[in-house]
Amino acid sequence: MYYQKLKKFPKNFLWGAASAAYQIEGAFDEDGKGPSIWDTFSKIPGKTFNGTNGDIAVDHYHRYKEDVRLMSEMGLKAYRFSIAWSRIIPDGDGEINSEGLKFYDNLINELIRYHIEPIVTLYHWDIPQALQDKYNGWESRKNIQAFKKYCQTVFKAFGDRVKYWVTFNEQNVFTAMGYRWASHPPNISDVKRMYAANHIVNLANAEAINLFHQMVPQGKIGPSFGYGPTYPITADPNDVLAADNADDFNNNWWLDVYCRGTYPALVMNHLKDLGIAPEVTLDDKKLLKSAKPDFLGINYYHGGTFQQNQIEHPDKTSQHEKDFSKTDPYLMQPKDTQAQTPEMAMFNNVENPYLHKTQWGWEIDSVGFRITLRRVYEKYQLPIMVTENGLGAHDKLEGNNEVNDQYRIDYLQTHITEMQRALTDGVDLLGYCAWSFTDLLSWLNGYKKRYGFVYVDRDDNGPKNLTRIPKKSFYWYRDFIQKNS
Ligand code: BGP
Repeated sequence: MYYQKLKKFPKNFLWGAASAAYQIEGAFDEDGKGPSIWDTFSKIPGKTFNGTNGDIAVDHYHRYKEDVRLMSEMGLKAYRFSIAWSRIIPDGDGEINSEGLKFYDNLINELIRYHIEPIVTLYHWDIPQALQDKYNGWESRKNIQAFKKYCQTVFKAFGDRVKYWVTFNEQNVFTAMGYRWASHPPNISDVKRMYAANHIVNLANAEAINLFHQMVPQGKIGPSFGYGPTYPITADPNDVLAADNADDFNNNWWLDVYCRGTYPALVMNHLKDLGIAPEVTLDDKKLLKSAKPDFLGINYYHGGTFQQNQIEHPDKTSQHEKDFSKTDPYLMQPKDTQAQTPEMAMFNNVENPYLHKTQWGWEIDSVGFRITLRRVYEKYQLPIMVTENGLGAHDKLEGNNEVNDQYRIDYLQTHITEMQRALTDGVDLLGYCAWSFTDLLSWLNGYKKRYGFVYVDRDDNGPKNLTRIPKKSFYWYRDFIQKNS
């Protein structure tokens, strides 16, 4: 290891934490809120861990004041949260629900009162169920108009106080889980439809960015992408090529569109050959080119390691079917992986022998975080906001009401150090939002996979008393923010 004098984090660096509406709010049918696709999906037997759902979640809707007070005690400079579209416009594109607006208005004011910068995500996976029913959700261009109406409503309501906005959270994850693996709503398993829906989301993203720039010229907006750096398993050029292919399919397919307004040729040509490419009109191309994000949100958990695929025709052997199943970093046990990944024969996802894993089998790779930030910044030259990074673990509440999550501190510490190295390397960084502030619902893993700085006394069987208990990591992050190092 060479010695490197680390650059200090800027004074105005946004040290934050993050959440998403469905995972924390609860109050799923209160004050005029309409159902979202997650309200519906989580009730389908067998879809989530032990049938856990966000009906009550951690009851942030009723306890937001207590939560913001805790944020202030921790010294948070920023808090990233998402707005539930179905609170604002319960049926997606009809009447506006003033009570829904009021909740976020209060939350934003409370944050500002404590000098915490709100970072608002427009879409963290919870489209109103009515739009899914009426238009087939993201498979229809009509949905873009509905999204624009929702965006216009919240930009108008909060654009005077909220400077940082995230358009879509992890488009790569929600399209794959929702349309390839049927493990998220809308519970579909059809790659052609997945690519079509993904294109519509790209158009909605571009429309939202352009609208924002008209309505809130002093603000900043960008998507949050779930990025995983790709590594070749060996120096064999064929493995290097496989890792490059994976990079194109898993990262550039989205990032090139966001930042350059074009799809990478390799992936597009391959999809066309297979007859599963999205339909892209001339007007679409113009729209995608016209929208420029002000920053890129990066969610970082882990990357992937790749080797050349040994088989010419992916439909020949079953041995590799297992390997294909690993091409999606957030995958849950797909059944027929072959049919679901026809386009992914150009790389084979394998285990990285150098990395340890979390209790849920996610690779822990802090150096990959530095690699991520450098690769993304060098390629796209946009400021980066880290919008998620954190460790899911089984935390234990001790008898004395303490949670000794030293492993989380170690995880965050090593990742933040690598981020500081990336800063020293020259990456333009706006902030870092750890996932998550309080414990919350893990989409498919219930309440026992905990990420928070604040323990919430509830489990998979019920809400218990929902008491908030700061963990050891809470005090560690507080001291860290105070010293800014
Ligand atoms: C990201 C999502 C978050 C969060 C996190 C942890 O993909 O944006 O909403 O859930 O992953 O994931 P999990 O809860 O599956 O461990």
